[in-house]
Amino acid sequence: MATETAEGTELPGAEFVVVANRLPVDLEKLPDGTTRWKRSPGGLVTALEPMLRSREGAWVGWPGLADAEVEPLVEDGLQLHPVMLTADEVENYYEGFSNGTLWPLYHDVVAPPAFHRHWWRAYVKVNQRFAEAVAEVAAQGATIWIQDYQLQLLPAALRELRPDLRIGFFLHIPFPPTELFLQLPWRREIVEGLLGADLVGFHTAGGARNFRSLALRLGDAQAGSGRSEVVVGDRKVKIGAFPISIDAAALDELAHDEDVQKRAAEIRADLGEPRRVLLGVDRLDYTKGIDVRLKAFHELLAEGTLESDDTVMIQLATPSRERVEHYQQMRDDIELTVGRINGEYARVGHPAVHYLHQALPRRELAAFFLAADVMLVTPLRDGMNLVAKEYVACRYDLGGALVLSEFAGAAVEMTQAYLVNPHDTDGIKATIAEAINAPAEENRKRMKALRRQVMTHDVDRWARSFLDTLGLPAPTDD
Ligand code: GDG
Repeated sequence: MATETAEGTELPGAEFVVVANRLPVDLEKLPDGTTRWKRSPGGLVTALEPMLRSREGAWVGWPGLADAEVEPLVEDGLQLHPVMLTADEVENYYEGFSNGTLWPLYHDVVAPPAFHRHWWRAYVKVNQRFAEAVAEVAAQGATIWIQDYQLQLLPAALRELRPDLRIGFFLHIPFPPTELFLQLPWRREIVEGLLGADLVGFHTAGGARNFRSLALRLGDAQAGSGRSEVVVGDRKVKIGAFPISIDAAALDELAHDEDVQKRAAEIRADLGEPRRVLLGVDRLDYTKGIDVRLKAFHELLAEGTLESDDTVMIQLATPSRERVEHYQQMRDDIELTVGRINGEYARVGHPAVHYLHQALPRRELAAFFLAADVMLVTPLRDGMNLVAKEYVACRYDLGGALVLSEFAGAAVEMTQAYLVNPHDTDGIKATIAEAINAPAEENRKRMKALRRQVMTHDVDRWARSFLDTLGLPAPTDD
């Protein structure tokens, strides 16, 4: 239960270990063949860093580069333990089973999931490797928090190796209804994998309910004393909803920054000072309903409800999973639609849709949020959707309006948004028009209510609530 760094320092067993497919740092290959570490700050790291540091914590994950065997390292007091994946494993475990099978299956099969036995075998093997890595790193009786769909076999595999550990699992994507989950040839193994945890957490009560009924049907679980637990042998497994959130105060502060505000004004000026700016911000993913909002915008222009002279749409689409087949097809479809809309409604120097397939710096994103009158978040299915919360956190001016899909986990909390059914094109069109034309006072009232929710339910509160339920003792002050 102790490991060594490249410098030969022996690391103590960690009392609190976060396990995720990726480490919070990326290993990059330089043109001369050497490698270097690059920080990749995400919401999860920000939320968990204080807890990890105050407890001599460790993070176990893949460093993002295939075939790289690297030693553990300590960064600002946080132990980072890389798990090696071969190029074949990246293809079969990550791109294949995780993103070609589980991702579409768990998102209501909005794209057909592929079931391949060699993908499954790689998933089993990699989960086992993660279990061995965590078993090495964790101190006696440590608390382990496993993240997301790539590691659903890990709770049981780890319990097998280390029954002394307290194990929590959180799923960041939806947990599907029974009828869909039952398509999976390895459905029993996945349920039993998850039941190895002491606490299994989801974004919504619906996800928790779906899992509980499957656990009772497929796993060795019996009903417990309430709806938020099941019993497996002599163990209780708690099941609960823990809606994730963002570092709301940090975004609110960023939006107050004068340079960010100047940049927002500059964006509107660059667009030609249109009366209305509509905005979408997503990873380029077929679950996000980018096509849905483009279609609605196209029809609104065609009918003359909106005029491209005074209304523009911006779609920021971050490159994502570019080697997975569904993603290549979807990118082509979206880019074709953008081209069509602009072909019909743009003027020279004035596109109707501004489309950027790029990752932007966080500050730039905040400026776009401030510049947008209507934010379009229209996923066909989404575990939570942090973009909706980020938009609201930036709008301290109570400006702007949020159009939000009922099928995003965020809709459960953000009831004052303009809620839409992403399958109902006429409904979306009517709601976009309503949001655009609503009296400013109506939109301010909605935004105020949304901010009351988002600013008080931040990511820190999410992590605390999960770890309290798991029973992680509070850190000592010394
Ligand atoms: C999964 C679940 C769940 C996007 N473009 C840029 C950029 N982003 C940031 C956003 C936001 C994050 O990426 C995306 O988070 P989402 O929640 O919207 O979606 P997923 O990536 O699908 O996340 C989701 C989440 O896990 C957490 O549990 O909410 O349902 O699918 O933070 O701002 N950030 C920067 N440049 C970009 O161009 N800097």
